[in-house]
Amino acid sequence: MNHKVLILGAGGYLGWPASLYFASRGYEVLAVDNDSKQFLMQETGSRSINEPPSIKDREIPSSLQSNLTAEYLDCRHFSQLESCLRKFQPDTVIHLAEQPSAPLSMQNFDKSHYTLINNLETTHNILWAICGLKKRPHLIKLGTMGEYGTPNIDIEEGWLEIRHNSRSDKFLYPRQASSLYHTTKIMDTDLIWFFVRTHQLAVTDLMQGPVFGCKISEDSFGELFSELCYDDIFGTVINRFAAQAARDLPLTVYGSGNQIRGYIALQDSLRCMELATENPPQPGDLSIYNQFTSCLSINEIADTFVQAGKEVNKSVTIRRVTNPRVEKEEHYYNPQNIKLLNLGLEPHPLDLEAALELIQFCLQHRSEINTDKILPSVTWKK
Ligand code: USQ
Repeated sequence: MNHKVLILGAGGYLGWPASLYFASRGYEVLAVDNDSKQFLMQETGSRSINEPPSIKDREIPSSLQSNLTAEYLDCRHFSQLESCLRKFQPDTVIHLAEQPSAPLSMQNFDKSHYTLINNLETTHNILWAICGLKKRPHLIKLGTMGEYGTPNIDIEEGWLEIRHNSRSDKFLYPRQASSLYHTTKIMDTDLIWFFVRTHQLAVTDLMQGPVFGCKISEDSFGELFSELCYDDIFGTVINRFAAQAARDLPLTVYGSGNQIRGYIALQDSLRCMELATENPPQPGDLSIYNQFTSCLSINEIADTFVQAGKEVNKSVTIRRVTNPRVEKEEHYYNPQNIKLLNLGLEPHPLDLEAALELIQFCLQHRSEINTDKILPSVTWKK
């Protein structure tokens, strides 16, 4: 295969596993990052298991060294990004180079400003850099299910047909996020849709739900475990519950626990990126996929961990924490997710076995889990 994939934001929770995954499947991968997650984690005192080093010091399995290169690059420096694209000439660009934490974006003015400027400037630079190329690559952008919010109607995959005064048209599905971070993703979508319409770019937007897990397993390198954040700023809820169970802490269910989201395992997220790579849209088209495999309430997730705990003789308990976020705690939720299944995604939803595997991983790293980093430190209301 001679397919070149440029991964922007390759140092993060999704980016590094994606770099290894694509390289192991024969793609020629250039993985770049500006180490901003490590910098932000230091600033906020956030913690993870398997904390990775700078992008340029990453260990690459010997079987992948011929087709994976990792380099420092800050996408906010337009000229550097432009010359990287000109030199590498990718067929696909995967854009993960954003500040991904909702709590961080709500912490204070500086973090909100940073998230807004960083995420929009990066996306803007990528779009301009692609426009300047003779052979324009397919852009895959990691969006989020949180862009849709929790509307009282079914959530379609990206688009909604609207009939008004006996005429009809197709529009981007209405979006109403519940954090500043999620709002930057909506703004990204607007920017991207403008460039698709105006400059005929080919773009796929993956509307992803919260991801869980950290195991990647490929024939070429066996099993690898990537970074797993468990703190209140960068940890996603399922990973946090696994760490809490391993440290005998009660599970931090925010509010009523009836908030429902669509979740996806890390291995499925990587497969979705591959399916998107294999199925590019035509120039001038924006493909949108809802990327999750099962909808669960926080209470259902907590119950799964209580059950999984029993398998390792742990009596996992639940602690109802006053919700630090402004979000609906009772709501309708019915998002569609048929398109990736139709392309061949075989889901690995959260079940007892997956929860148990995660607890066992956290148990192996029990001493690395800092129990001071569990309770929420950021509230939405100012
Ligand atoms: N929650 C708890 N207890 C916790 C942590 C979270 O009950 O200890 C609840 C939250 O209130 C929320 C739900 O769990 O209702 C999901 O929260 P999360 O922290 O797992 O995920 P979120 O902040 O929404 O963001 C994460 C990623 C983000 C991605 C998003 C997908 O950090 O980058 O875009 O998942 S989605 O939420 O579908 O937009």
